[in-house]
Amino acid sequence: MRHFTSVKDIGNLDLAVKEALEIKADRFKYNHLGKNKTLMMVFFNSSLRTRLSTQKAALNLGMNVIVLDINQGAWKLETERGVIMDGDKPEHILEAIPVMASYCDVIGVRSFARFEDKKYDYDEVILNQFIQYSGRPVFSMEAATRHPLQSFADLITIEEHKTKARPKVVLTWAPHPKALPQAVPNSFAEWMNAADYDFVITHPEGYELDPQFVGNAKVEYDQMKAFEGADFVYAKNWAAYSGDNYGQVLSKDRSWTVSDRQMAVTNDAHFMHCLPVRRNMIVTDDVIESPRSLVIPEAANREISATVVLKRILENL
Ligand code: AN0
Ligand code: CP
Repeated sequence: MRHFTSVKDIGNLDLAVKEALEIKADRFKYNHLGKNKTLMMVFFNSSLRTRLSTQKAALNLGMNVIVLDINQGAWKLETERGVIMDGDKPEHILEAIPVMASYCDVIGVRSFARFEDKKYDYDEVILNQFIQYSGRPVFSMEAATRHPLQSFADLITIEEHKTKARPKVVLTWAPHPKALPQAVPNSFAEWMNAADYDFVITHPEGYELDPQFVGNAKVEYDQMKAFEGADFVYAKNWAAYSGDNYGQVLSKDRSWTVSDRQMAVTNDAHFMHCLPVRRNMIVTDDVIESPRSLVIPEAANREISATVVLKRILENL
């Protein structure tokens, strides 16, 4: 594997999950692979899980790790070419990227959608600049449109807990006070479609995702109907994607908050969320604390998905 930005980079999903479970059983098995190799993790946005789990994955493989928070201590970066830099940004990303690349062998990038320009976000300008100008393998730690390390961990978690070959998986929108990117739901949808589960997406009207990610999923606007017989419920907020509403919060309707009322019509579904989660906006205390909640094992699997991805990148260096 050279770069890892979406499900297409991981190839056969059965093999990827098999490799993940093998690594989970012995996570230091490949600790020779990363000797004298340096990972640089570049964060344009905050993180708890991605920061820790990806660093842990690199340590599992014997790598050295450098972490850079662009907004805390680094120069503010201009990212658009052609700008007269007389404002508050002293450095251009087109110098910063090759400089950063000169100190490392592999680069992870976290760069969320900014919601200023849909095309800029959906073209993945920042992530692609790293790919184009670093000369290094680059992997996404959540970019503008996808969060593949999260989706891979979600897939591993579902495979570990499913009790039928083709479980019913429901992705539900839930309310949140602030505008959040579509990266997690886009990516989850992309991986669930690739896994060929019985996959349903439910959200209020106006929250339609980009059709390229919805794929073959069934879209059901009635949340209770969508939840009927579900084996896994995956909650997430996202801001509107469509048309002029791009990046807008259209609803904070707390009847969409996942509670025992909706979970009662499922097939005793497991509850999932990528975290961080706002309790009693996205999900009630009772549901997230219930024995059917997988949020902690799901987060723990982030170490495993990152170890598989870094292992494959190192094997190809
Ligand atoms: C981010 C998001 O929704 O994309 C990160 C999730 C992993 N969440 C927040 O900013 C709260
Ligand atoms: N799920 C996830 O990516 O969490 P962080 O934003 O804390 O990294």
